Amino acid sequence: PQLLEEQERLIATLIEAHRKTYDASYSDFSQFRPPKRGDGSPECRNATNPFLMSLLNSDMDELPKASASGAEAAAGDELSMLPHLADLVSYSIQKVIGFAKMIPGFKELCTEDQISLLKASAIEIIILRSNESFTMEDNSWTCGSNEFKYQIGDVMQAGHKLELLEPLVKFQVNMKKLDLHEAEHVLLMAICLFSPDRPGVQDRCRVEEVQEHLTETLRAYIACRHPLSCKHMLYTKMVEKLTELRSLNEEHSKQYLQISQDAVNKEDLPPLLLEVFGNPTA
Ligand code: 0VO
Repeated sequence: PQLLEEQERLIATLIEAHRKTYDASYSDFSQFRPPKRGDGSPECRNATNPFLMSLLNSDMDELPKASASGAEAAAGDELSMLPHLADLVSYSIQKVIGFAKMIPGFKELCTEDQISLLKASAIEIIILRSNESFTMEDNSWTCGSNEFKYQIGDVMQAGHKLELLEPLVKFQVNMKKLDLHEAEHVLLMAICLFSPDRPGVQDRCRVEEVQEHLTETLRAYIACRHPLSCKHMLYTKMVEKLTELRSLNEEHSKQYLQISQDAVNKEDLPPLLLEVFGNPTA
């Protein structure tokens, strides 16, 4: 296959759309509610050994009452990263919406289908775009300074569990190893968005048509632009990533539901997040 002029233009449009909606300097992150990490801080160590700490830090020689101690502080600390990560994901959803609106064919869908596609794919596209900040050096998402470096432990402090985080990090590592070109990266996000089998989609045929046009463009791009030595099975591997994203999405939904039920401060979850991922109290 050969890249047609129209396919070249499509790729250029997608790359431009992504560049306009992905700020690789991460300068907006300081506007999110600040990250709170329970790691190594005196308060946190205090919270894990509340009785010992209070005996060592005072002249008392009796155990304090459980309710007055750090036992609850420790439990309360569990969702300490939730406000920051919820703001990061809510911000990312806004950027994904901006990206979607610039994809040829998206605006032509009815609003209901636009919403169905975005609701179902938002977390998958966020997982894909976050690969840009993921580094195999220490398996973290490094978005500038240490304050905005996210490791597994940080995401656990937002309430997520290893059943999601272990396959998620594996996914990020394997994505990194594919070493995609920018054209392939943006095409994969667009293909993910235009999945006709998402719940609630009315005009499946129109969504499928756009998706097939995107996948044809990806195949052609790989065939004529990707170096011979690395293109072996690349398209197949990319399609497999879409399957893995479905299962990460499913596990994320389950854990999100639990987190949103556990959250004592309902303000921790921004309204856009509640609309896209669900609001258990609604
Ligand atoms: C976006 C990141 C995200 C997840 C699980 C890194 C969920 C977090 C919170 C998660 C896991 C909630 C509620 C971008 C970058 C980095 C920069 O590349 C850019 O869009 O964010 C992560 C998010 C690990 C890292 C949200 O589930 C509902 C607790 C997918």
